[in-house]
Amino acid sequence: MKNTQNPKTVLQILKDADTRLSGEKIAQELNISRAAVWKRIEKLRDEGFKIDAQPRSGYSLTSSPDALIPEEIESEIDQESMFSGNIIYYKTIDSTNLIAKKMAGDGAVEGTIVIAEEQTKGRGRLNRQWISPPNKNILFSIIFRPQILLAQLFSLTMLTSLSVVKAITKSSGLKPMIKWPNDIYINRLKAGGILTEFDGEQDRINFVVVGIGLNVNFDPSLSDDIQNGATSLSRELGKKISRVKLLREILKEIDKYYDLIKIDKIYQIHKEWNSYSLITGEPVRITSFNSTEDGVAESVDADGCLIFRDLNGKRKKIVFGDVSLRVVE
Ligand code: BT5
Repeated sequence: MKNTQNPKTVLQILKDADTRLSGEKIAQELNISRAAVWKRIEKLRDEGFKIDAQPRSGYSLTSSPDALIPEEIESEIDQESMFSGNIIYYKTIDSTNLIAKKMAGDGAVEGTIVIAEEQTKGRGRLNRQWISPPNKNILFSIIFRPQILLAQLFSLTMLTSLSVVKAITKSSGLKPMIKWPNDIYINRLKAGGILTEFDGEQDRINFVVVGIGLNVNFDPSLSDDIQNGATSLSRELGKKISRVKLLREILKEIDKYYDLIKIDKIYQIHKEWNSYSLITGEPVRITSFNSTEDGVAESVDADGCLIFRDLNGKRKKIVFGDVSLRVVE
């Protein structure tokens, strides 16, 4: 991948400047009118940026919100990233997965990413709820159009959870783990979840939408709606962290791992994913509809099936579908 930066924006110019800049200077640098510069500055102010203006000497950026606006995310991602130019941002939406599926059905390109500060109908698997107060966490969905078999669908959940744990590890020093099939855990508490949905026929995938909800700067233990057993990055670290930086890291990792899927190296993702697996060798309880079964989790295969040994010592393969798994303490 070439390391080409995106074209400059008003925000980027203000960020890079070490002195005040006149509207004229910014206009010249971007080859746009002064009125267009002024409009952009007003929009940035609406988005929560503090930009001081002095009649003679011009503008200076005094503070940035930790909002996940596309310009903030794009300014640091590679121009050849599949997300470049494809970031859609909502302050409030029903569900990023719902909108991403609709967009994918209408032909949106691979790499389209829908980010929201708040969801009114955030969903987990089996129509369970995903709860997240506004402006505190990371919520997004990505459209993939992979050239893989239906049986390899789990590789996208795998690549996303692996990217999230790598990004958290790099940017915070925490040691997150992945709990099969779709959860991110930190210190044995749930910090995030992934919802993978797809459209296709038996032998063809039209699109896959992978949605992720990650608790960053809120304390789920204070929420009456979330059961015990949940946490967030800020709770484990004892301080807030930059959502913008973390999201950029996650997207970089997704770009990198998706390149492996494109060259048919799912096995590499699978190998690394397994090294972060929370359940390997653990006593677990599997619940599927009305039945439960106890046993020991041995491993997860590349197609996403859990290899499980029941209490009679019999080995079984459990398909990831509509199964819940609890580690028995
Ligand atoms: C998941 O489902 O963990 C997948 C969650 C995916 C959410 C993202 S947000 C962006 C995108 N748009 C959407 O509408 N969804 C995706 P599941 O394994 O079914 O877990 C859901 C269960 O987790 C709920 O029943 C709660 O018990 C619990 N839960 C809900 N909100 C939580 C939170 N913020 N932190 C920890 N646990 C939570």
